[in-house]
Amino acid sequence: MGNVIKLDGILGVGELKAATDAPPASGCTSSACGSSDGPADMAPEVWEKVKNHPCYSEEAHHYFARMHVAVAPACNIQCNYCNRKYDCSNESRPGVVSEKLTPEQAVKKVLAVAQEIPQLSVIGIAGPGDSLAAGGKNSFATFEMLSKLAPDLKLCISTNGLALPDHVERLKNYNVDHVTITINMVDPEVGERIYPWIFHNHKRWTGRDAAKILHERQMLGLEMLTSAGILAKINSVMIPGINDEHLMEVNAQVKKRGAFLHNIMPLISDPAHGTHFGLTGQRGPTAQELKVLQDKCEGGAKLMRHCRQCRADAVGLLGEDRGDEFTIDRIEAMEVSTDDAVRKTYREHVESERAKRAESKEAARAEVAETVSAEVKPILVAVATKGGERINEHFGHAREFQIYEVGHAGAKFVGHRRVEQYCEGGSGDDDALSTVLAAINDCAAVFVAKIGGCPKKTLEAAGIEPVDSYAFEYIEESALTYFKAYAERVSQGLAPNGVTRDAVIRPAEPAALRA
Ligand code: CLF
Ligand code: SF4
Repeated sequence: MGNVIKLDGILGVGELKAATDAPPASGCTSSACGSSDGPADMAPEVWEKVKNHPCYSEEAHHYFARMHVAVAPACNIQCNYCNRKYDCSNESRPGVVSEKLTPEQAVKKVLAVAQEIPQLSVIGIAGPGDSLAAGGKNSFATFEMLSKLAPDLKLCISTNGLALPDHVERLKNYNVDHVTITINMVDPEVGERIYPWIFHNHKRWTGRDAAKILHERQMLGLEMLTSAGILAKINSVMIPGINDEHLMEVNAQVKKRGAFLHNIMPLISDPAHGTHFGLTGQRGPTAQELKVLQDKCEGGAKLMRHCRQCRADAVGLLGEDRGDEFTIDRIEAMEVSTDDAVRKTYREHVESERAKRAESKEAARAEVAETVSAEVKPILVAVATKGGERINEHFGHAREFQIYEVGHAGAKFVGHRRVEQYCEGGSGDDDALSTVLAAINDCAAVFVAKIGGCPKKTLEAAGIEPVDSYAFEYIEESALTYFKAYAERVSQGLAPNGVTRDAVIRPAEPAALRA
């Protein structure tokens, strides 16, 4: 493959026009205006570490892809939301069996994917068990090879934290800048309802003792990461009635110990998964329950809201999974190279795109702040996108919708909702449409590149306005322009001031995963 990158496919038509049309800079930095996640929000050396990491920077997730290599099958604890037949729920969706790889197979797969997906910037190890169980042997063997063969790719790891204190030094030696610890409690009384046992120091521990040891090891590991200058992200699974309110305390405690990000994820619970929580009927949170908790934690450790609870062998942009294109059989037959020229060209392109975006986002935000009354309540809008921060996906092709909160204070990404694809093979599926309605029920509008007459009518009847007039435009600027007109309608009594409906985070398993 040469150095030609087909950016149309990656970023969507209209990209250059919109960039040229951007209004002049107002001189206001992104952080000064309340949005986050930009170079003005952190030290330059930290921005360098996160700017191309799709999990550590919300903005980067529109442009950059991650890849997980499933080299870590063993685990040293039991979580009540996990069934060992499946991937680690720390970082992956239960119910999907991975293709487990040897370190050598993993490295070849990385090189193969890297030459076909220029957006690839991070290689993560997130299961299917715990990446540091069994001495982390496979994980470190993989990192050893990758650090030599593909040094431009960032290395990332996810762990339950039990073995972490034993490995921080080694992680630093391999230049692993990003470590995720799943921390669901800071109180063993809460912990014993989540973890039936752990295996530590050659012994199985149960009950409160197990939770206490796990908690102490997690806190120690986090403190050691902070001291070593490694960015730590904390994943927490929100389990209603068990740790939901408690997660505010978790947020405060991890912030105190230097966590860079806190990712509160909804429990995925289904009897079909065979987990303890699934079988005992423990429910996951609704969309609004999750959002309310995340909003309450604002001001503490910085929140991640764009997690997709990926599989342990996920490949691609967050929200898409191209793993099927890279099966072991296909990889074994491929010629791979270590040439990183295509990735370099792509990263340069994103850098220039970013500079233009900062200006146009700020101009749109300033206009709304000046012209719209703060009395108009913020609304949620759902967006069909396939990347590049643009509205560039057809309604019927979307497998997820990104959710933005837009109001007087600006527009910000607040989550995503996975849905069944409505249109496959040219015809719409009413069952799939009902999953979309359930998933975006709390939104005032849905922004799409294109939509057919039938779903349009159904959405309107449900009180969700289908909007295709911003096709291929930037998401945030479009949302703000829409909100300005929406506020005008509110003032005339033609639209409600706010939406009070709730939504379902995961209305159904996508069809592709049921097989
Ligand atoms: Fe993978 Fe995790 Fe690294 Fe990202 S995922 S090991 S930090 S490269 Fe990302 Fe996936 Fe959420 Fe994880 S969206 S599950 S947070
Ligand atoms: Fe399962 Fe991961 Fe928990 Fe281990 S740490 S029990 S693999 S969810």
